[in-house]
Amino acid sequence: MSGFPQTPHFTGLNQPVGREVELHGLAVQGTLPAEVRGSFYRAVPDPHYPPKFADDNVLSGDGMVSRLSFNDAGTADFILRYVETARFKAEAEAGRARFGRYRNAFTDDADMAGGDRTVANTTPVWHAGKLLMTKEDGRAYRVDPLSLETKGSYDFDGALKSGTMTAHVRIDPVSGEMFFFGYECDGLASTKVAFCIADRNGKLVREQWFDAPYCAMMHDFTITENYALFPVYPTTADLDRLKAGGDHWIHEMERDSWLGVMPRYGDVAEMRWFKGPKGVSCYHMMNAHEDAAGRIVLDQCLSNVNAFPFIQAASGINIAPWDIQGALTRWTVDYNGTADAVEETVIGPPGDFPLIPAAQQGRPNEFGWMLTMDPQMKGPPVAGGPVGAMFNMVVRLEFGADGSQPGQVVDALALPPGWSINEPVHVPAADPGQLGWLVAIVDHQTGDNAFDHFAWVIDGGALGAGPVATVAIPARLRPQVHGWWVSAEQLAAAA
Ligand code: V55
Ligand code: FE
Repeated sequence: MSGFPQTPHFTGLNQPVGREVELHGLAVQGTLPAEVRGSFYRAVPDPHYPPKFADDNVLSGDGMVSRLSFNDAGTADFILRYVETARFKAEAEAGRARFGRYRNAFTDDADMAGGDRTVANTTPVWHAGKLLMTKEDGRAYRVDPLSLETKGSYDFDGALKSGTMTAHVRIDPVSGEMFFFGYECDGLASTKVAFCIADRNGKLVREQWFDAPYCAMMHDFTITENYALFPVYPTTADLDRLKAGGDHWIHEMERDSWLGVMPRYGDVAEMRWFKGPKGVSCYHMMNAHEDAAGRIVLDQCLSNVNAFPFIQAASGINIAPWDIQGALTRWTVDYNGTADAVEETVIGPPGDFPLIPAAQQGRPNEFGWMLTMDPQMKGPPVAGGPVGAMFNMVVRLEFGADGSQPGQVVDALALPPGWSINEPVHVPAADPGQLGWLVAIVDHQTGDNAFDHFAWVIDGGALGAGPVATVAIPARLRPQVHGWWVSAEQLAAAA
């Protein structure tokens, strides 16, 4: 009917919606905590046109950004708009897809050669009063935080040399600096990585380039008070494969992983590379910190193979979803020691979308949340997202006062069959004794191809009690990649 392929990337919860939305005065059921005043932004891939080739994957979808704002009146407004990237505009002009396969510019229409092909679909990043829609294959697009109108590609007022910017920045809670990086920063399949710092006012004050051990999908990184950490897992690119029209990424089970560590204000020449296990993969890190002995501790959602089925298929890896092993995993290294390999311990359950309070970034975190699958659930998870299965449980882990202990699952919220939860954002509570609030979109499958969507506000310290407030959003929503919370005060200060 729509001309989209009838494949998992384009059907069910992943069915393209392609509609901008503006809804005002949505009712909030329950009791909205006083702190939850502000805007919850989400990045959502949603392809405007059917792909140029027979199939594509969720990650290629045009970026859409939504804003759910909670008002003093006790209601909520919801707006959803396309990020009007150069690619979006060029395709809208032609009325069809002109860019080809996922992150392979060699498959684009000839007249699009050299054009900006990013879809800005991964994380809405808020820093220094600006809202940026990011994707790791290109530079960010700036959008207006109130109207969500696209302001154009963002290069830090002409200062940024890197052609790419990660969707996973790390903001130091004390200095307000934004640490970020860009890999393949000078072209496809390049080993060059740009490491950048923007000061608390958003000015790019540092950009240094280094070489990764090989060209890898470097999705996330971390900082501590004194160090920057660059994990490298063996999901790799090859220029000849790209030129032949092939897949950007294959996962290499026999290749080493690496952890690059350097002083965060140091020179890239000070990078030390620590060897990790072969064949492992991770998309998201919970946090990193320095322990009492000065060692560097990195907590990550690690798995024994790349979690994306489309990358497994490209790699000739045949693994059933239930055979994928994963766990929240700690790597410890001593920058000043003699060991040159990571020390690995399992510290939590399998899952992804780890979350900590922003104030704990780079410091020992006493607790954190993550999404996982309810081991007791009867029936299959809701199909959707790039992995093909949505999470249905959020848990809280405690790591001890100094963040040094293995995680204990102390609280959990399991959703019933037919329900799924997207990555929450954290809203701090005014009372330091309270753990704050999680805000997330949940999906409810009501038929073969029918879904209802709700925003849930959950007490971060009492997950099991269920949502304290909910908002029904009367529009079809696609699975989110990442979100960001911006308080009403932050928005007012930026206006
Ligand atoms: C991810 C998401 C992307 C991407 C690469 O979640 C990795 C991981 C939404 O786009 O291009
Ligand atoms: Fe991510």
